[in-house]
Amino acid sequence: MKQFDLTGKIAMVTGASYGIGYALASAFAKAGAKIVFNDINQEMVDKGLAAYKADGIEAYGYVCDVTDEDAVYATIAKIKKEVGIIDILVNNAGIIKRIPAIEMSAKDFRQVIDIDLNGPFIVSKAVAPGMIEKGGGKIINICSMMSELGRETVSAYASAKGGLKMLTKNLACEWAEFNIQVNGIGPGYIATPQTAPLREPGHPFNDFIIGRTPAARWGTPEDLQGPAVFLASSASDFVNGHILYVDGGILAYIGKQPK
Ligand code: NAP
Ligand code: GCO
Repeated sequence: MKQFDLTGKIAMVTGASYGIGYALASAFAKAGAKIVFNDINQEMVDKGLAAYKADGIEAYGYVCDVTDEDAVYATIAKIKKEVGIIDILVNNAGIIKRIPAIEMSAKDFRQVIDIDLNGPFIVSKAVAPGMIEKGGGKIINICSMMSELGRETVSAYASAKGGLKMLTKNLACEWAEFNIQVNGIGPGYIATPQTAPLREPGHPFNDFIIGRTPAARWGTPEDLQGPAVFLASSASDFVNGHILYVDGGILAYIGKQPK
């Protein structure tokens, strides 16, 4: 369907050497887009480039820390020169620190907020002028269950992802007049390196999440590909400020009733 066709588009996915970002970039490539991604060091960028190549995807990789404003602007300028103006941005790069609030240092809290919330603001601001010049664009922020819910030990992450939900809504309001649609994807619990500690054999969290998910399974990065192509394509041209939760039903569920 033409509506889901990304041919001729340049898509940038931050932190996409592997994990969810890699899956989304791969889906965009299969839909016809040219892929650009960044990571924080050359080794990871090279690993990502090799993985994309192995999958038959021509990608452009750049070393850039999303919290470094000067580096971000320099990278976007380099991408414009070497690849072109970015049409689609996915703010995917993110970290989590699982530490009880009472034990968490302000430094740790700030680092999570910096990468997971300030980073998306910085990168979105850097790509917006090009999108305005081109007559429009798509920005997709990767939010979380923690944009809506809390749990022990993730206060910094939940604060960042809750803020990212509201940043999404606010940029959507400011940039809709330029035909830039800003939306979010809120993944449920997805099997990636970020959640590997929670999925170790016998870890109680594994059974807990299966019990809190009506679909009764962990999500995969591939579960997010269709929703991402939808939000990156002309099929979502009248969708603004929406967080699309892809969570197997977690947010709809009070929890398994006792037998
Ligand atoms: P992941 O496996 O930990 O990958 C995160 C990626 O972000 C890595 O490539 C990492 O690079 C990169 N990154 C970290 N800090 C960066 C920085 N300052 N600048 C540039 N890149 C940076 O995470 P994931 O599970 O794929 O998650 C991706 C996104 O989805 C994150 O925003 C996460 O919060 C969100 N999310 C994940 C889940 C889940 O269950 N997995 C659910 C909801 C939302 P390095 O490896 O080089 O550090
Ligand atoms: C955690 C998990 C979650 C997931 C995701 C859920 O420790 O609770 O890491 O935060 O990463 O954000 O949507």
